[in-house]
Amino acid sequence: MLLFARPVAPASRGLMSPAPAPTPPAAPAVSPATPIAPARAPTTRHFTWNVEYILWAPDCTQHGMIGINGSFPGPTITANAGDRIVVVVNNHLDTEGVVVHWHGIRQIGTPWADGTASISQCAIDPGESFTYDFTVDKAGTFFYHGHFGMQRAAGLYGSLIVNVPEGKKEPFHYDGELNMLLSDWYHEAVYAQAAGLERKDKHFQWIGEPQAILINGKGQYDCTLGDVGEFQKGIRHNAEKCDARKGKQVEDACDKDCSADANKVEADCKAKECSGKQGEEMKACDGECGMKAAKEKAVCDDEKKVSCEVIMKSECGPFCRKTQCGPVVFDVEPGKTYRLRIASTTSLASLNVQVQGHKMVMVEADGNYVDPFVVDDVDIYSGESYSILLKTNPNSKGSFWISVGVRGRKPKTLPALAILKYSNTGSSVLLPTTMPPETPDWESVNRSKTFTYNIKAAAGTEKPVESTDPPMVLLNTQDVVEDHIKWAINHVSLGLPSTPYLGAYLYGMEEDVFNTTEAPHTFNSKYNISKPPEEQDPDGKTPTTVSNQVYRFPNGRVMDVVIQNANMRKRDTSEVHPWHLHGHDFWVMGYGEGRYEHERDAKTLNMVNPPLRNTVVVFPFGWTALRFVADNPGVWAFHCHIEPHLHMGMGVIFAEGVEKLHTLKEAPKEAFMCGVVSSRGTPAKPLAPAGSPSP
Ligand SMILES: [Cu+2]
Repeated sequence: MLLFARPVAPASRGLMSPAPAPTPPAAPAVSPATPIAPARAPTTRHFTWNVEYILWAPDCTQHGMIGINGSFPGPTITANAGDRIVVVVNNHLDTEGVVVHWHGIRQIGTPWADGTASISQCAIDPGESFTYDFTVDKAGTFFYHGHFGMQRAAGLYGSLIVNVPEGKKEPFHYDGELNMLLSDWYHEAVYAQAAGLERKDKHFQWIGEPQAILINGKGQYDCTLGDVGEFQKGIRHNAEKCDARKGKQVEDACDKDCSADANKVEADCKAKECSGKQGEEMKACDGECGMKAAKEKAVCDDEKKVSCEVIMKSECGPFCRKTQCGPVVFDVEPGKTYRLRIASTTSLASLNVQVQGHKMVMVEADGNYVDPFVVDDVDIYSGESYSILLKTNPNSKGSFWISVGVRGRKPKTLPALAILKYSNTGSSVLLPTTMPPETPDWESVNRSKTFTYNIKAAAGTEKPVESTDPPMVLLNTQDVVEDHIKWAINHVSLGLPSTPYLGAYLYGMEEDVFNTTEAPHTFNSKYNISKPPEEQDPDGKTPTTVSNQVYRFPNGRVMDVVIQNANMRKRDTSEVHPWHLHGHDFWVMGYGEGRYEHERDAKTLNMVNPPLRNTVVVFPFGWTALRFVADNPGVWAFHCHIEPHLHMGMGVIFAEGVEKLHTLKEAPKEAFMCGVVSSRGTPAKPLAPAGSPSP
């Protein structure tokens, strides 16, 4: 990989990038509705990103994070479909490699730009650079994030918004756009989280629930913006409303001129106590006044120091000048339609979004139009994105709450709150005076299913191709392998090789890099999905292994995949998993309860209007069927988007059309100069370089 000189001169640093201001943004962080930019002809958009450790206070407490160009979250990329995106990533993390994955971008013809460590490229070493160069081929709401270790959960993410190309119109009208990138935040460093997950069985340490939900990287940990009622107390018994005066008090204390104050104290004292005194008497009195002033100055200096430190660490709460923790305010005008883009890059949490006093219309899922339907609130799982149309009331004034709460797991995290602020409201009015809406009961799985099943493709969406072959069925289980708790797919838990798969194929080194035995397409028919693995009958038991095997498909094959959920290690327990596929959108053909039986269930699949998506959930004890055409040569990850689950092996690798890889344009060599490829005397170029474009 290319070395770059350090330190990088400021001039070259942010030359092409929308470099953020060095100081944190002022409070409140207003996210104005962006007017829709006029479409342009396809263009190349250049960015230079320095990925580095930063100190940041996303929830009003300061922690170490991974930031881009000194800020968190990373800069928003806005482009038009057809644009070429060129991002130079400089790895300034001193102790670890890094990659950036462009979530939802299919990377057609550029599989090496997918940004998955050990899969599509070598991690970029500390002090080195890598240039991502790819086309955003379709419009939609996307994001980017780290895809090495647990770097996403460390804060390495941002929004990627693709508008329709020149001459094209969205199939719905809107006057402005609002963007909400949702995440969850843990105070424990990801390295400690990973170490806990890797500990042996009895000492296994689960990451637990997040400390805060973040909206555009902002949230509150030890207080909530709204009034506290039974609902909030039910989540955290000591929940408190944020003290709006705290920021001002801290700022006043930091701004104090202690010397001037002391001089004044001394002068007042002398005037009052020492006037009329003479000689030695006056000298003594002056001395006492001087001591009194010095004492007060010492107290003032101490307070000032503490307060300025609080401000420097951005721990002065959501209401001070240099806050990094909100509140997030969306400015809107009455009687208009806004496209609210919502994406979730949470580490763990399934979320629900409510906009107080407003109904919404769902129009987009994962960069694909859906048959519009009215919703009161939106469920969103990690890896998913939606657009909803939000009509502002013609006669409303003031502000309304946007609540983002936890679903599917007993919440210990208070809902995040943002503010929808009408333009006809006085500038001093900020926080709504009403109670924030309560997000729905976390346990109501049926409510979640209804929402998810309602998502159907918009008219005009490409129809699924016909397929009659039985699907590949992927059983999701937990198991213990050599004393470590793992998630496994058909009893194989994913362990990545040290050389990226894509490099292995490009340089003809598969045998040296990974176990080339095909990964299992099905699982033991005697396996009881309603029982924990430890309680399986003897003939249903299959040992689980950790392996780097792949599924290999020839170019063009129609792939039917069923994700089969099952009981985890804990009795009577099965969790939701959002599965994300790289390199493709797939049709969501159907969902069902219990075990998938092809003869019975194939008939129930939706051949009429299955939605196209890149992420789909499998509900507890159920199955989800999807279909795609394997026509994008590359090596693609298909995995649970819950960060700790992937870390525990919950994923598979699709090696697709690899026989066609050499028909793509030449792969960047620096993507593969690690592991076996570099240590083997390094072939100068990949096998049979660039030929004609892919058919
Ligand atoms: Cu999962």
